[in-house]
Amino acid sequence: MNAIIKYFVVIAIVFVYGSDATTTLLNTNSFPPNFTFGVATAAYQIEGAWDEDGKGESIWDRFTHEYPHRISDASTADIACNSYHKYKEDVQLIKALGVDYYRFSISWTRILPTGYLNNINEAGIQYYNNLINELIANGIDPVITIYHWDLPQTLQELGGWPNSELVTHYVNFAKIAFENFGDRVKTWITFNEPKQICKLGYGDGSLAPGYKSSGIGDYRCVYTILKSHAEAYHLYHNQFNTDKQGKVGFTMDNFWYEPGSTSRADEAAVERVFEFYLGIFANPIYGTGDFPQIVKDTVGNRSLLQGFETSRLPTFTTEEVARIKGTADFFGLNFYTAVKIGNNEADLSTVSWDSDAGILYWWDPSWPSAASYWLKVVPYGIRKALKKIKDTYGDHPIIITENGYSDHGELDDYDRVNYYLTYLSSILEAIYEDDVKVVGYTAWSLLDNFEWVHGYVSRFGIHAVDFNDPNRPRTPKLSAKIFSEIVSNRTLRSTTVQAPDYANMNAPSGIMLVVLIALVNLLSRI
Ligand code: GBH
Repeated sequence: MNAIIKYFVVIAIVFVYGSDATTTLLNTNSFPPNFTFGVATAAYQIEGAWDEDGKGESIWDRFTHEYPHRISDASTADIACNSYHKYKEDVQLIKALGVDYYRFSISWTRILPTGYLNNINEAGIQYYNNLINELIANGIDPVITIYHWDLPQTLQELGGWPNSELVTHYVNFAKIAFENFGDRVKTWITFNEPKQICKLGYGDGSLAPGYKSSGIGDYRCVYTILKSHAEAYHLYHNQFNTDKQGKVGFTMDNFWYEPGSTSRADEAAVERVFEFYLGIFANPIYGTGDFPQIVKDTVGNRSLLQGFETSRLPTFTTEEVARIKGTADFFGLNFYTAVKIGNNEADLSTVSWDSDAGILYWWDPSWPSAASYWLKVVPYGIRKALKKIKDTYGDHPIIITENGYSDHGELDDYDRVNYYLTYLSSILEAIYEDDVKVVGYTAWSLLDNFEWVHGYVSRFGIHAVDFNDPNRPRTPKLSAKIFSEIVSNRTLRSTTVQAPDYANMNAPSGIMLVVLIALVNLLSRI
């Protein structure tokens, strides 16, 4: 056969195979009938109006005002998206998406400006009542995160979360929320990402309030948060959930942890990081009621070897274990990415959460990156993480309370569309292949917003916000259109954009190469 014809036959076959590989890898199932979709934000990241109508100062107000150099673009969220004044417009954007719910957080110092009960700010309560009523009038369920990182500065003056006294203050705040909003709000998240609150806020100091007390203060923070969560859960179910329609959950962030090598040491490091990063919260609430055994043993032993008189990890009493165990009606999961984990030989000279965990982490250079350095596009990770959670803690209903992608604000955000399609496909696989009870999915975020220490540099919104315009106009991105199509179709099949699946590309292109070589051999014999 003519060599040129052979060449074209091979190219044609590879083409057909290749296009098939990139377009049919999205899962073809429909989302289950009761599956719900939503979008999320957080108060400090969008509201602005940082000192209006009686609002008090939070640790994020203090952090951005006092340490501008710690924010990539030296920005603050004093105005942010100005959602305090533009919430009605936000609700119309949410309505246009056709989603079932809106997950937002309530600002503690808008409601309790001093952090204490001596000043209950009616204007703050009114703002959230207005927002909730507007949502309901537009057919959208409100989902409240009680704490999304904006602690009253006054409570930081007491030491913040490492001080167990904060349990009382947190429960006072939660009670006001249940009392005022509980008639209309049926889904509650007590805390968002406690690992970041503790490990970054009080451990390495990279987030507000910026304290560096890793291996001590951060563990005390974990202890306070778990007790605060449990008390709020019991309060709600004992005193407020009279119609039995309400649910209270806890939202943790988790990465998919992949061994850095095939060595047993790295595989053991993956098991440890799961317990030190997720289990430290999930085991008390969804498991035995106590910290994971390996965390207790490791921190206990290392503490003694380092000369501390007791473990640096606080110890729960039997009563506390009983009080915390089982205090969640769903498992809230913020999931974004995967990370490589390697064993780090125990070094007793360092006192820190990560040296207790005995791990190092890095990102595989082959993983495509979002604008956030830590966010790599690894869609299969979400399926694997969901299965691991189910296998470890049992069959809890899981709500993906955040998932999303950062870029620099482009309106034709194909990479974000690709991210949503491939991650949702992986979630469908978790549901249909692994039988994981995923009941809801929340896109982060409704709007481009203040991305904490990354300021306005990286953008997560499915709507763009022009931060240079005092009116803060919003513009839907391509991803908003595609997300609304997914929500209304309840499947990924018929969206108007089908993006390639990065995650599965390596395997098919490897297979394609083998097929190609085989074909060339075969054809050369004809
Ligand atoms: C969530 O945090 C937050 O809930 C939300 O407010 C935020 O805007 C959104 O996601 C996007 O970031 O990985 O150790 O190098 C995500 C948690 C916190 C993950 C910081 C990455 C970097 C530290 N992120 N973390 S590390």
